[in-house]
Amino acid sequence: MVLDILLVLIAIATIMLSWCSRLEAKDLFVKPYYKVLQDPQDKRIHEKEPCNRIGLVGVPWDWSTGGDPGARHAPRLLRDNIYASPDYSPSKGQLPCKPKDYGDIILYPRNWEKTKRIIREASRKLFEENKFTLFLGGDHSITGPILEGLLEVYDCVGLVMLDAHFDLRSISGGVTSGSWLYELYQTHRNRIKTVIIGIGEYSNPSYLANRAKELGISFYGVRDVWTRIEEIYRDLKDLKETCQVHYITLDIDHLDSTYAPGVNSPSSPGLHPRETIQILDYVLNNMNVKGADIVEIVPIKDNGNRTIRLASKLALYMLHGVII
Ligand SMILES: [Mn+2]
Repeated sequence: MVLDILLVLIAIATIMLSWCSRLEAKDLFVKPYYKVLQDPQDKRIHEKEPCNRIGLVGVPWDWSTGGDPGARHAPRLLRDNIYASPDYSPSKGQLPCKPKDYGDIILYPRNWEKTKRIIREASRKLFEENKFTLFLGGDHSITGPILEGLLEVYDCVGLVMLDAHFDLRSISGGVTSGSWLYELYQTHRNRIKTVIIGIGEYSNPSYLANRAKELGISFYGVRDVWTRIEEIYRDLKDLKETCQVHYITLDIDHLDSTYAPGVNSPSSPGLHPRETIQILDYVLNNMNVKGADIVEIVPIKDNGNRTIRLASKLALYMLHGVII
């Protein structure tokens, strides 16, 4: 009898002890943006407070891509990399906050007319609410309706475009993300001024260069970045004086395919990331940048996430540039 009671007491004590030493959920689970390293002082971007009037939105559209589609998957991967990054830059210091994430714009696959309208209206709302919005594409066709939304809020936009291509094509059929700028100039020619930097060697038909000249678009090839950078800065200064508001479109194919293999249309020789950052420094320090996009990344072609990693750092760099 005494032994029975003792056994019951031991059992109860064992249960209570195991109850007291059980692990709480916080000891068992970590939210996504996986942090393997258990360093409580290592705050990642997703753990920071949202910034005031700095927005971020995904535009997972790639149905305009004639070559290699897949850019619809880039916003998710860019977010993963942006949010999992630590917050310190040796040149800019600590990133004080994270952008307000609006999620993705609701798109209508294969229905470009409806999608274009939604992107334009979402863009207008974002530019009304924020002093800067970052758009994660998607193929390059999304920049057309984004700029139309921006032009509903501001009278004139100075466009800084880093791209290996002119995106001024006229096509007789099929789909392309290489005609949006020409379409935009059909309706808004007097309210937009553009400088294109990074045009590739033997990457475009010559009629597009003539068309750019006719439209008053300045453009610079990869070699021009090496040899005529002062002229590029002079042109950007003109752009600054012509329009009060500026926008950066980063077609990741302007980077050399060594650094950015995961794009619809890889380019080599292209710019070195150092050159891109130098140009971004000038634009972010001297111009009134209201928005930017990162487009044309195709994750399935991205060997070892190189392109996504580089592009997410460029995204953070631009965000940091407009927050300070
Ligand atoms: Mn492009």
